[in-house]
Amino acid sequence: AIFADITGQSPNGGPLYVKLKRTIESAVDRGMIKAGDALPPEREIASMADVSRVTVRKAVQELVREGLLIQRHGSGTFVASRVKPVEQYLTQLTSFTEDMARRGMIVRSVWLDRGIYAPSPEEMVSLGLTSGENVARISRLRVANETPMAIERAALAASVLSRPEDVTTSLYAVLAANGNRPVRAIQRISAAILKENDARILDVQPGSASLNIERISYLESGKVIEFTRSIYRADAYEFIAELRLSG
Ligand code: 16G
Repeated sequence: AIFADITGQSPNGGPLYVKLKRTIESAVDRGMIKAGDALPPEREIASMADVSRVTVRKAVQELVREGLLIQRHGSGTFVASRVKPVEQYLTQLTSFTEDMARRGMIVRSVWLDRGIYAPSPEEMVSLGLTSGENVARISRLRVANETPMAIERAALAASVLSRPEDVTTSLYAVLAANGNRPVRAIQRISAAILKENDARILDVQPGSASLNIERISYLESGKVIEFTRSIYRADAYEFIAELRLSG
């Protein structure tokens, strides 16, 4: 059993809930319960481990706080997908597909939305659209080695991406094929707290931190090609820049 009776364990091993926490942690470490699996109901854990439900609740609550478990209202408690943060340099203009492929990771995207729309005022300004020009929007969940890493919402002039469904894998590959590979970008990164729905998509506890990134990319000609807003899991990324003394 995953949660054997823990009451008999060494009396100086600390409070019961701490022992139960360790038992759950080791069950996850040894792969007895995997990322995405539901934890058995509180009542069952209590009876398996021979502890009170209060003890179970306390252990589970701490593991939720520490990020090992995720609690979803109405559907229960699950094992979170844990990641070793990816180190991302901020000095090169690369695509998600290129970044992950370089690390030998398998890339997959899940469509959240795609289509041709009338632009928002912000898209109109950022992309320099003229009145009557439409926008192509592609919103994807980006997944690397089966870990959801980021939600990316890209907007481009419909004239450069008339068929958003052509982006089967890499947006930058499609742009490059049409001679529209961006060569420069301005990126802004800010911290935020994930909303319930985005947290669910990214498979993390609601209220977890995210790094929101806005990228505006330019062609050699100076024309804006892409306006993208991305929500990156804060536990999945570390951004690195090399700084030099100027003079
Ligand atoms: C990166 C870019 C994003 C771009 C995407 C293209 C950031 C914050 N964002 O994820 O702006 O649209 O790459 O990736 O780096 P793809 O070619 O794999 O579709």
